[in-house]
Amino acid sequence: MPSSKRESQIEISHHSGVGGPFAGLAEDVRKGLAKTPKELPPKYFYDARGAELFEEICELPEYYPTRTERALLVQIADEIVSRCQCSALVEFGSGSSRKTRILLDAMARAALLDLYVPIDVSEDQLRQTAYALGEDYPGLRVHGVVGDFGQPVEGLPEGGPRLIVFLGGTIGNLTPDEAIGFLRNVARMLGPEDRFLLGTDLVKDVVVLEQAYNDAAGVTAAFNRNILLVINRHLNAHFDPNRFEHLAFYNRDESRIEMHLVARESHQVSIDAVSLTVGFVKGESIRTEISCKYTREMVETMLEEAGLRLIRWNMDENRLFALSLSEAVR
Ligand code: AVJ
Repeated sequence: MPSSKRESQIEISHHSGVGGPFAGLAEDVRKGLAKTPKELPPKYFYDARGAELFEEICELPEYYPTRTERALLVQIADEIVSRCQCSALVEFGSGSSRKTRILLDAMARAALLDLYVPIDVSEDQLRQTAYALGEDYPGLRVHGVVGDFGQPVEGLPEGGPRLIVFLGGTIGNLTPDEAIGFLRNVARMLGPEDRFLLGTDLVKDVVVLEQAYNDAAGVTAAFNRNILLVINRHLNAHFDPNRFEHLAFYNRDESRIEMHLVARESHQVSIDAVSLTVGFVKGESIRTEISCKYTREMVETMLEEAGLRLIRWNMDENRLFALSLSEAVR
């Protein structure tokens, strides 16, 4: 079947090896549930349903990061683009790419837009988004990569000065050591003309933070429990999500929100694909996510340790969220 010119502009590849983003699930579940306290990596939230629930979270009145970052992007996009003269945009954790459109629009206005490289674990969402963008930005080359940002990214398409972005505060899912490891990889990727734009959620009033992860409509709770459904489906497990309570709180010492699933009663769960039975005592929890919150100083230090230099710091007027632009130190 002959493919039109437009179709040939869209390409999807896998960089997390054979099997896709859920390939490591068995190993991660086995390891994570053997730990005390038990934990699971947050990247497994994002099957098709999880990605959908996260989109709903972004619209919640309590969840300020998305709309705050979007407003910041609207403010600074043109200036960043004219400063970098970037024709390629590479995005880690691209999700729905909704906020990304602000940057793509700015690049198009500057007549620079050529290539977009979204990288995400959610393959369905990545495909949908790639094709939708192909429609909306005629001539744009989209090279989607299915994978997680934990690994070094190699073989990315080359192309003009590049803007690499990691938005949403998703870096907060990483421990400080992991975050520096990730940023070192970014620093290594950056050519002299490339720039890196990082979104970070900021330290603030505990009530505001905790409400953002304990919404009244219960969407975050459903998102949290969805990880158990992912494990049930992929590993033939028998978790009953109703036997776990959603818990999210701010851990001041670690400067992070923690999400947990707490067993409502003592019980056992078998996970057939890994021949494992996991026991829970009443009140025992699985930590499913950390979401680190930063000060400007913390961001700057982290960037510096990774070989990056902050060249522009942007906050909203309520100091809820920040976007920082940096370059590689050489
Ligand atoms: C996608 C990691 C930025 O930590 O705020 C939202 C995920 N978890 N509500 C965040 C999330 C619960 C989100 N990130």
